[in-house]
Amino acid sequence: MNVSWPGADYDRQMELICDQLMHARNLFSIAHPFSDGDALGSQLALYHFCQSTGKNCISLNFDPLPDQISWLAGSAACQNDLPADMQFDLAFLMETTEARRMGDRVSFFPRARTRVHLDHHIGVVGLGNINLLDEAASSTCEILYNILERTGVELSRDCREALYVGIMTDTGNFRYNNSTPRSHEIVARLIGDDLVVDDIYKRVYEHTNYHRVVMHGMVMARTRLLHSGRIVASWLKNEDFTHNGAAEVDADGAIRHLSCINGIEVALLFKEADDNKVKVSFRSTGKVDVMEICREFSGGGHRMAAGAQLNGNIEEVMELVIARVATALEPVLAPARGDK
Ligand SMILES: [Mn+2]
Repeated sequence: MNVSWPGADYDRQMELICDQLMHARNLFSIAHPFSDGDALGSQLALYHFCQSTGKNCISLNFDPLPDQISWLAGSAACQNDLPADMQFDLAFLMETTEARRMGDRVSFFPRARTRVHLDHHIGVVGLGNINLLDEAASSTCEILYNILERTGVELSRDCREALYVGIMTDTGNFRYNNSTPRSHEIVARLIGDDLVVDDIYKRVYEHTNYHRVVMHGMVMARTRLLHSGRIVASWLKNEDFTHNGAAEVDADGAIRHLSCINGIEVALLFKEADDNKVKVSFRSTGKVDVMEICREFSGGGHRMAAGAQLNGNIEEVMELVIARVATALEPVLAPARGDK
């Protein structure tokens, strides 16, 4: 069930979650693969909350953390397994958009007596015993803040910093339309008198390395405008990564260089992956619902930002996906032609 803050339904869910949280002794959290600021931020905020309330909380994380967020306090305490003999009262599934996209992480779910699923994505099915799914929230960190605020516990600086980074990154540093009065209100409280926001900004957005610059440069150099400039596409092959000694994370965010080109409707970035697979990132400027297209390829995301993984070589996949996006553009472009 999707609920929106504020409201009676939201209150009821929060009350159930707060009750579980305050009574739990041993907890763990899981989020989607390849953490972004919101996924890791929500895991670490819960971790710090538990630290300050005398609870044991394990942040399960299985992937290398991007440099932009790995400096957050508590990152080093992430683990890739749970002690076999420990009983867990409660697990938080953060941004667990679909069970099958969670891979082996799913096997940890039953280790907790109660599972709480928090998410702000559209069309997500609750995977918890208690679900708080709020599409109007900017981020999972915003939903988690609502819960933690309700406990009445004073949030530590580390906890507030993790939540801040989650909201900041999911709102594109407060530029996207999910930057609501509520998210700003929350952020004002998180900053308090001790978060140094310009320092956080620099660490997240002005933190780069040689490999990242090279990979982003390759994406930009290969930019192709298609369909009268309505579609923009670029690609990265496995050999680009190996040749430059770069990791997948170094290409993160590269699609932003494409999606801000004037006049485009859809930006596509194709990345070769192992086992004859290709990862495709989609961005829309608003008229095309890229989540709907990604769903056809067993992917998901938001209306304006989504992704999917397809089988095949990169040339085949590019041809297939570009043709599908072109079809989606037809109704969008039709009225424009009529205007002439
Ligand atoms: Mn998020």
